[in-house]
Amino acid sequence: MLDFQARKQLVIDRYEALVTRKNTPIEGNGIYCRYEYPVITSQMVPPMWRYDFNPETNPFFEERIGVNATLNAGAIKMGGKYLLVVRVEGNDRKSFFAVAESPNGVDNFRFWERPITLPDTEDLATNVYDMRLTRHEDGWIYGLFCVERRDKSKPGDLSAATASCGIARTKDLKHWERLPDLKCKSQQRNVVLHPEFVDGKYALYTRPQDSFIDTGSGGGIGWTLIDDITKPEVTREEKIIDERIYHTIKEAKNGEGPHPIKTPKGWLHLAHGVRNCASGLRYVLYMYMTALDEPWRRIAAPAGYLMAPVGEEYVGDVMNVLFSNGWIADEDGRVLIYYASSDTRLHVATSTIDRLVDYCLNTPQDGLTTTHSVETINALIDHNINFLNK
Ligand code: M1P
Repeated sequence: MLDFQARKQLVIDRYEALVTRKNTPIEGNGIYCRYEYPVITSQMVPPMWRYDFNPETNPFFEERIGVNATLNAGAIKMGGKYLLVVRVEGNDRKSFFAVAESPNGVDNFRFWERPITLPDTEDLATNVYDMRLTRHEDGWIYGLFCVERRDKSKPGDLSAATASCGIARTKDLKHWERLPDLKCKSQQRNVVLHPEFVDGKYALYTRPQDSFIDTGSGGGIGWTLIDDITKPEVTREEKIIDERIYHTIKEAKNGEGPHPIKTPKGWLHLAHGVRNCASGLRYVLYMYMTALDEPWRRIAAPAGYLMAPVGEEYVGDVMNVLFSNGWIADEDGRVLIYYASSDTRLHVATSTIDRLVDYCLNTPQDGLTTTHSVETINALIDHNINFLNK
């Protein structure tokens, strides 16, 4: 094995090669382009966070703090830079948040000097993850994330946990003010803040669930209004706006991704849908649209998934998973969708507002039976007969 100096140089060279690697788009189905390489992997976490650089205390230049995965990132554009609040998961299974910055959104992501030091609440969290960023019209940038704690009501069950929604706000992603966790009668994961006031109130997309893993009686993606974000409490009905449906990609559960993007034709939503199969749960990404003036009223629901794992995306810590909680709508209409594969690494796919709206409004809906699916294909063939040679 190499000595201290040679290993140190190798680690730094490998890191530099990864964070400066150019990424190129791959033409796909006309709706979006995937990219050749992931945008952030665990090997792109700075060596300064992982290695002791002192030859006295680390004579073999061994890695001291390993990073297991870089995944599920919130996303925002600020000062012309593309910023991701990445969920970084250590080898110790604890996740934390760290900002990575890129000049173009598709490559050259580098983590800021240190991870985010997020203030905790009095009741310390065991784990925090999956931050959704919302630049709200009240002037703050909010980060809503999942807070996991041991379920103290089940002392005999070592894996019993509770999920709730943590809330913090910032102006610069550097200094964070922690607000109380969302008070709610059910457990919650995948809670997202809508960027505008609705009837003068803060609006939330929720995902009520009966236990840490199971959504149980929770019927899908909910919508509710809260009076005061500094004392956040769900006191009104959580209206289910995008429900789970038998024999679809969201039969087992679903959850809102990032906050929806406003377009002249309605709000574009990105979400994940989960179904069960012999090899376990399968997570895919899907879209829907809601009305501009009533963000809780669905106006389009293309059938099936927008993106499902391909190639190496299938493989990782939790196989067969795509998950997204961050996208950026650029000034020129480009949309950058940040998604993680198999809870291991982070990728980008690019599209445009026009293409995504076209996808939502013109992709046939799910007819929910085989007969309807075949009818839909036949209708397309009939339509195409007139255009084949044009
Ligand atoms: O492992 C897949 C995903 O599982 C959870 O999502 P959901 O609450 O919808 O089941 C989250 O833990 C998420 O972080 C993870 O990627």
